[in-house]
Amino acid sequence: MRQKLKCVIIAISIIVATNNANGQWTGPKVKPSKQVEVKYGSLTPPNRTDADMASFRKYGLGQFIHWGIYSIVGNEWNGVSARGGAAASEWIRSWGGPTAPKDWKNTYDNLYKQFNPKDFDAKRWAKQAKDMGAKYMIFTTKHHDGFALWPTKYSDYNISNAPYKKDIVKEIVDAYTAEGIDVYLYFSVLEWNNPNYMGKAPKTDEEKKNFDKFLQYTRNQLLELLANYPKMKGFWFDGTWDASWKSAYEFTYKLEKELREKHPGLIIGSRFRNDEHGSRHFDSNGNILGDYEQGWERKLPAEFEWVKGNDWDAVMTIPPNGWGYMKDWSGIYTKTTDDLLDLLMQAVSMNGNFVLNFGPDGNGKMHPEEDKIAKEIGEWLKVNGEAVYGVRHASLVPSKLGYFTQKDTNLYLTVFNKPVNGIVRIAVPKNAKEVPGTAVLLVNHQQLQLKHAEIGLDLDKNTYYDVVLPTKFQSESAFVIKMKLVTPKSKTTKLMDAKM
Ligand code: FHN
Repeated sequence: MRQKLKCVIIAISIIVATNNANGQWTGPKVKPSKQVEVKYGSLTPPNRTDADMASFRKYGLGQFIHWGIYSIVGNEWNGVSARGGAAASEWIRSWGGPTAPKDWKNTYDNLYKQFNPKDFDAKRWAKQAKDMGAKYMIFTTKHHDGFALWPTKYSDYNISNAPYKKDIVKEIVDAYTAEGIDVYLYFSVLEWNNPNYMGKAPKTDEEKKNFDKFLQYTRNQLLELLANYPKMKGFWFDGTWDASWKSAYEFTYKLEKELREKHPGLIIGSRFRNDEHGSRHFDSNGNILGDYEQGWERKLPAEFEWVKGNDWDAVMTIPPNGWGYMKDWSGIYTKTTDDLLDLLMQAVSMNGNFVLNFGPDGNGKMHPEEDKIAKEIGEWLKVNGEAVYGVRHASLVPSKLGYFTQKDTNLYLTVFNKPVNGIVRIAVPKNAKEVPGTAVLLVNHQQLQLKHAEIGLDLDKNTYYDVVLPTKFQSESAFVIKMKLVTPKSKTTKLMDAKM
């Protein structure tokens, strides 16, 4: 009976822990009522005010690139799709079930011997990202399979032992930096085929000895990346959810301290480590761990309150899931440019950055759909980027028509849902110190009629401003209304309260 009770308690604590973990991404953060001592908490203050974090806040749009051995496979092998057999295209090493090719892991682990991307041109990728309007990029130096795209001294499983030989990470850092795009290095802690890695917390002396070797190997590679690529701006850590890494909280605390000392201004997200109580992303007192919320992956906060006060970015795939190259996009919903612009504007309207993932194939070519989307996003941003870059959340009632962003006294409304009557109504608190004074269409700077509409709804805390769209104005995609905020000219009329 006692054993049964113990299993039930463990199961409940796992459910609670999982819900707590997911709770960080499904609503406003709830500060724990009981504060506890946290020795291995954050090493940096929230909302850093240095130049590097100031740049992070202004990015708006980023590009993620997942590239590696999995890109050779493209989520299928000899005409057989891995869909349903592997969790994601970049997880294809773990392809299992009836569709998995015979001796697959061994086949996969030897693919590096044919990795020679003949179409790879880092400068072309960087130019495409520049033209798309990306201001930073995150590049997979090493994913969960452990294959390093730089000539690391700490593992033979790296690009120098593939036919391509050259240092891909260096080519990426140099090309993107030359285009003025900040580079962040994605680094997977977990390594599926590293003999010293283990998922569960090491218990025996042997396990502890081996995992300590793995921790040192990780530290060596991270210091090597900092030394080799000093132009990088930050690390984007992944694969930090296993109990083994969580148990090494003292080591990871010291490692983060060392990395930051080695590279002043280094930016590290909340996914890197946990406190001594096992709390990840946020310590056990609810304080963010790292410089920005790094849990918004294939999701965004539904309201500004969920991320109020913290910096954050959201990383997004174009297919439903799958970060590495997938040859076949048929039969699944892949996000359109309009979908992605909507997600971008949601993010920046809540002080976040939006990072769009590209998964080039094994030769270094982007998927044709990715090329098309990059071009369309770039064309849209050329016209409307003023509403995206360097903006902040506008403290207004969210609009049903689109998303507000603000920069000083410029208020932008990016309209995705054009009202049938051509009137864009904006709710402004009656006690607002600044209200819309003028309005123009950003696309052509056409002055728009702006009327104060005192609707007079009882108990209504807002007053309204109507922007009248030109009757003939049509737009194939979202458009931006730019307004100048001014001190209110007239006081809102005080009406008799309704008698109920
Ligand atoms: O397991 C990884 C996955 O392969 C991908 O890299 C994403 C994007 O960062 N992160 C993890 C899944 O959450």
